[in-house]
Amino acid sequence: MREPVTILGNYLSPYVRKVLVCLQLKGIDYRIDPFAPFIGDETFSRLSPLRRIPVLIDGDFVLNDSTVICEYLEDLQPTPALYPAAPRDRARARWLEEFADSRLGEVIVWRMFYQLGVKRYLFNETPDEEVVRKAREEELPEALDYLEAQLPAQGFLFGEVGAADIAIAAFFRNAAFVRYQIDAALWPRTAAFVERALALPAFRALAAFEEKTLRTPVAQQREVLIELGAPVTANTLGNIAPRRGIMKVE
Ligand SMILES: N[C@@H](CCC(=O)N[C@@H](CS)C(=O)NCC(=O)O)C(=O)O
Repeated sequence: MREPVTILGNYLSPYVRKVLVCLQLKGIDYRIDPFAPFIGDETFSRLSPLRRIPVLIDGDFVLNDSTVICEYLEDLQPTPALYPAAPRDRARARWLEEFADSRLGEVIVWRMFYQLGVKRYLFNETPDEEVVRKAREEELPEALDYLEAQLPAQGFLFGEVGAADIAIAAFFRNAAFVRYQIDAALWPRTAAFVERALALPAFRALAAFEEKTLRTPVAQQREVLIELGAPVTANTLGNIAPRRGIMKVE
């Protein structure tokens, strides 16, 4: 029986969600320090040079970046496989995961969720309505057109659910947090695919923690999550006043 791994990361991050779902599917036990990256202390800066979440800590081994972490989990425990075996499928899975992490991340996380949630409630700043409008009306529809041509009508991309499916679905959970629902008349495959993925027990197990986090000010999130039974670490690295990230995103 291995020691649980530790995840530094907040339940509202789609990148953290991706890793938690992969851990759950592989049956790897974990604890989470559920803080927002903007309140991470100096130890966090040392462990995460870009001051980003998720971070995985496995004993004395520290890893950054959700994709790198999921690939490590796959190597550590190959079953159930979260990446297909055939070279072309495997490459395509990596590309679709990358498309989600980079493009859906840019549009859904930074131009919608960050603007309407983090900027307003953590930094007490007014969202840039034009950035949000353009994301909802132009950029996300373009990404949805692409996904609609890639996603299967039934099931998941490569048979059983895998990292690419998980990554794509994880971002649309954040879209829902800012009241964006995929229009099933325009993108029927994508709407059904996301619904199917988010209905999996590994996603559903996180929903109550996500909803509680959404409704709770950052400083109290840890306590309410403990009360709710989340597998929270004994100590936290999230204890400074909110400060901007170091990567340029706006
Ligand atoms: N490529 C990274 C992106 C991680 C990322 O951007 N995480 C966000 C949270 S949703 C973050 O930590 N943002 C803080 C910042 O960029 O300053 C990954 O896949 O883990």
